Amino acid sequence: MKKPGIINLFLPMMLLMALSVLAACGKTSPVEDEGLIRVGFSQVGAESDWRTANTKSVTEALTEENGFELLFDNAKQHQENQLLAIRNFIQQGVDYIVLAPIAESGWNDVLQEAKVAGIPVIIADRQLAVEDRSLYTCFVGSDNLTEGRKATQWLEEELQRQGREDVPLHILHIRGTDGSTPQLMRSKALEDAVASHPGWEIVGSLPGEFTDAKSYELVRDFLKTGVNIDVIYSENDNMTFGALRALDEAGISYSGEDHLIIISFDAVRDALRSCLAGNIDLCVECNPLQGPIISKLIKELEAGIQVPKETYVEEAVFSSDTLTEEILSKREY
Ligand code: GZL
Repeated sequence: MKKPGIINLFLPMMLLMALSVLAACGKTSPVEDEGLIRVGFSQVGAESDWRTANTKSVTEALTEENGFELLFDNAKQHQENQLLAIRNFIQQGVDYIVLAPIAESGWNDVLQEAKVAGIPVIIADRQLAVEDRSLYTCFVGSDNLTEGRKATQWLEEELQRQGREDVPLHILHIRGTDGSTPQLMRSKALEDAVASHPGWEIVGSLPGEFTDAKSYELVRDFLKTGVNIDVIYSENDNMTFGALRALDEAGISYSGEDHLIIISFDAVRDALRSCLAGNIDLCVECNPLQGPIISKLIKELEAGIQVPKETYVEEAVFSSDTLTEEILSKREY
């Protein structure tokens, strides 16, 4: 039998060493991951009931039973944490990245890195301000401008119903996270409506950051100024909850005859309950249930199917005179 030459012994040894190095740096063999689609999800944070519902929808859709391995990161409302998470996902060689961007700007570089790595990026919930739209594969979320226009259209009609269309209107505006699509678009809708209604005036604009606590502090301090308000336009329900607490402490009524009008965005269950009780006048739905759509988009991409660049979720509005217990009982979040 031919004595094995040095090269014949060398190759098996090299293979053994390569496999042991791979095992040492925690890389699982391709066989273990076979079949699962690895998705890195960078989520804004956990700032609101809406965000909690959004996270639940996505994590319940991207499960192992459904063919996914989900890597989840909560950025705690800091963009630098999202940038770090995306770079980690790239380094781990995920198949897809899902990004819910806290703000519209600051993503070009990291999206270029994902593109170079050949990892498709799906934008969820909020939009990006990038010139090169090829940096992401598709978007799924809400049309926040339409949400805002639904609110201001309702306000105009409500004032006509009350015979107050020609009376000066003092609006307190509670903004969401500055620079985020929902803040930019819901604020634009209000500003456009004020520009087209001479009697409407924004008497205060507060940076509530979509949180209950921040809104409560800012509204509590604003109410101490004694500036008269007729409407609160709050860009999400959690900021509305904080505002209602501040109004309660100041002994300011927001229900009954000629009450302070409250408009709120998201339509989470607790806000709808408050609307049913007559405390919130209008709940504009912002649908967080994007998980099944994201799952479907990824499966279609896996199958080589061309997907739409933008997919918008269905959304409604609920007012205290149209909402019922039956509608409330059927809500998913
Ligand atoms: C809207 C979403 C917003 C919600 C807030 O698309 O990004 O962020 O309105 C959430 O409740 O914090």
